[in-house]
Amino acid sequence: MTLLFVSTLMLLFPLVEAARPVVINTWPFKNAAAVAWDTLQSGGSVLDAVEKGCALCEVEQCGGSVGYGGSPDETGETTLDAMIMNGDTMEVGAVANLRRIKNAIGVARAVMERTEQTMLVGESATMFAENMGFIAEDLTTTKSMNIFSQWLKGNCQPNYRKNVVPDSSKSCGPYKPSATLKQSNRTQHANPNSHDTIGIIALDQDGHVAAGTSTNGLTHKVPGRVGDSPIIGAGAYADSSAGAAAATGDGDVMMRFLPSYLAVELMRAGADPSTACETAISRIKRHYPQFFGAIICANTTGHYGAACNKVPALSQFHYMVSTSEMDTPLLKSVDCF
Ligand code: SD4
Repeated sequence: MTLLFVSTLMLLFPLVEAARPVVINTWPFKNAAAVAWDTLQSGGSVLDAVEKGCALCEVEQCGGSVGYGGSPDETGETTLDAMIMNGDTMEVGAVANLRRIKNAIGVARAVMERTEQTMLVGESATMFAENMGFIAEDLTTTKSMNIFSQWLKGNCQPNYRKNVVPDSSKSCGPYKPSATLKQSNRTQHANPNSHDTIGIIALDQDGHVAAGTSTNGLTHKVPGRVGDSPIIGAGAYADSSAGAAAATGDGDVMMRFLPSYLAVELMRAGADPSTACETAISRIKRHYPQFFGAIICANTTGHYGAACNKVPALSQFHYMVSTSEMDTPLLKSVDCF
């Protein structure tokens, strides 16, 4: 009789683990983690938490790889990529190759909330941002100018071109196609310090999930280059019925595998977050064993994990976690494999 009663109750009220709020972000960006968590704790939404965390990094120029004054392209200009995704509605706002606007994640959110579109790029994204009240200003700093002039002095090496020859006797561009196409292994341009995109995942107690990213990309990138960070499913993905993930690293390679989407789908199918993260990394590794990259994952109950590809520049990946059990965001690390 009791057994029948208990089974009936379980049928009526299945044991669903309640969501435990959590905020996770890539790399040891502690202040961003604290702002994102505080935002959630003080009644902000998961989108607010993601936006505020990324925005702080844009101001602090986290790692030199987020915000203004970092990763000058081949012309010396800093351009920004960012995205934000609402895991309840599957709405996304993204900007890519954004010029002269510091608050890329803010513009991404405006794309989501003030247009029916998903991604705006380049000069048109800047125009949209200005119309929305964002201030256009030069993103160049003394530091980015120095990086650029050192590179010019070094004959524009290394760079991301292949199968081209310089148009003139100088080894800098403009370039023209070379007579033959050679298969090249993607060179490791990794200056580990130049790979520090912030990616944030936020989950609240009601099970709302959001994710977002912000970055200035890769140093000496080809003008117009867009990385993985603003690409939905690559840089980040969120679905409140499955979980969220955010990636960091060599975006040109990583975006070919949609690692964030893959990780979320694996969690939907029941994988725990660490395994989902590892599988997403393995998928890339199979084709690019030397790629530089990492991913963070969280499921709808607030369990989380991370994984990274082991290369000389990355043997351990550090990320931040904030939960109700902690006084301050905790620095976590995972051994790369
Ligand atoms: C990109 N994924 O633009 C970014 C760069 C980065 O940590 O730093 N990731 O490819």
